[in-house]
Amino acid sequence: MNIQVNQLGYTPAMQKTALLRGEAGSTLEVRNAAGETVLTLPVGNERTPLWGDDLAIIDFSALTEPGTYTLCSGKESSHPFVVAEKPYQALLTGLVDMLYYQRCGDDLKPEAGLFAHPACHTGLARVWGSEEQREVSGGWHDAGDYGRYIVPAAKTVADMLLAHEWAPAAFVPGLTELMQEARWELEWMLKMQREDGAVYHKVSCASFCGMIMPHEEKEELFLSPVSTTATGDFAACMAMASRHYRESDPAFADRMLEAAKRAWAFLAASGPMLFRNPEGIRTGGYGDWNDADERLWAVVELALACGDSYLPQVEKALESIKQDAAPLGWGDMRGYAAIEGVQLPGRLGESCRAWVLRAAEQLLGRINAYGITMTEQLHWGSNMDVANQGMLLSQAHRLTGEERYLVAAQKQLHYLLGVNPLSYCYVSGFGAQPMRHPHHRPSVAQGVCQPGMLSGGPCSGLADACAKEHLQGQPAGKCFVDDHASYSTNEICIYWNSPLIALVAVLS
Ligand code: 9MR
Ligand code: 9MR
Ligand code: ZN
Repeated sequence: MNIQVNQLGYTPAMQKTALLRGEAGSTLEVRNAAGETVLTLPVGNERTPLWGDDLAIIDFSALTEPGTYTLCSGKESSHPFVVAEKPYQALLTGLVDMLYYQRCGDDLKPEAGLFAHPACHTGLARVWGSEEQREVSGGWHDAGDYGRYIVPAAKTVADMLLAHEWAPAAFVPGLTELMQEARWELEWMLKMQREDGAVYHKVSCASFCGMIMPHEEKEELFLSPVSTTATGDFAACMAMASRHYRESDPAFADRMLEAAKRAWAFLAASGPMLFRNPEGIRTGGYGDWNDADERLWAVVELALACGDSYLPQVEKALESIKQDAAPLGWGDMRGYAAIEGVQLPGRLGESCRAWVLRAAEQLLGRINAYGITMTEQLHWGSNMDVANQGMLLSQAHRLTGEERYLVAAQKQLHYLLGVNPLSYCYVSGFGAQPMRHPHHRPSVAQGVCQPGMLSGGPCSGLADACAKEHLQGQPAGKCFVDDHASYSTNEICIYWNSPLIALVAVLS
């Protein structure tokens, strides 16, 4: 395709831009479902070079009438798309259902179809380096693998809670309901805390298994050592969740807040314990070089959940952290501290607000022709970065009401759903050209692609053999291959879906 559009469509009010390349003509025609031209726009001579293409950027926001359309110019055309009041409802349900499919230790409902399976990973887990065993069943499988890791879990749940806070009306239940699904993860996280408040970094088998269904992985489970990044993220997420569940279930909220305080007490008494895989464990590391951001986020959430006694510590932590960006994890959690910190009283709240807006402003200044802010390099899971930035921009819009932030947030969504150099809708099962072959064990095992999963997307580092074979010399935006062997470009993850859930919800 040489005319890129959001394949899931647009609301009537949205700004709409199409990107043209190839043998495009001097006009762009908008055709309706009957093939009639309903709008003709000049293309002009201006071209923007990006990622090996010369792009013409055409604004077709004049199209506001609900319907199904295709864009045509010269020899080129777009995938069909709709203009509708609620174009993303099924997508949002699908993205939340994905988390239900990731459930571990649960018998999945028959409605999960080919992806239903009996409860998996139910055996006790051995604490690495000891004979102690613990019951830590539950939670979600992280990604295309079956590990369960605290750091990415905290990010996922935080995004869901923000989505619920920002746009509660956007959610209609599918296989599951948003807050019930988040609770599934929270209950597991509580089991991962040690009596002294510290939190085990992860539970997994020693190595990644083959391309089998979850209940077929029967090797021994290990709890990897505790870390201060996991403990900080845990404290933050639990304190945050305690506020969100306070009204519906005060006892659950109390249990989470008590766990958060215990985690904080451990952190306050310990220096950094940064995670590296211990000997013999080869699953995902989620290692980090710094736990200051996790500690800051934790103390911000504790202050919001239990008040003023934490404010001096917030002040101290805010003073010593760099506020030159507001990333939303999984490694750097400063953005959650900033976004949540706007609710703090007085000066502290104001400084967090200024931080969010500064970070959003910087993003605006870097937006390229495809609407995203990264041009030279795209990292593993770049689609998460895009969705994260969409979240931050939409928060800036919520804080100020300024349209330019909203338009930029929408661009992040359009990119993920089709306005990108390879014309993919990066969510499986949605759009005219979805990603179809993810690095996702159940999909490979069943020979069918599970729907509702956001692909990691282009990774310019070519970090697996399949990417190295197919993508040599490609520009960053094209370093993606829809092949299940390419885990560095086409895996799926709970914490890649979650910022997209938040973004779609606020833009719905
Ligand atoms: O399947 C694994 C995936 O979930 C991880 O993200 C990825 C990177 O850690 O590793 C995948 O496992 C691969 C392993 O690292 C190397 N041998 C091939 C495995 C995939 O088939
Ligand atoms: O998302 C992680 C990415 O930022 C890292 O570069 C990559 C390699 O360490 O690991 C990614 O996380 C994987 C995790 O280690 C195991 N489960 C699948 C995750 C996504 O590929
Ligand atoms: Zn499992």
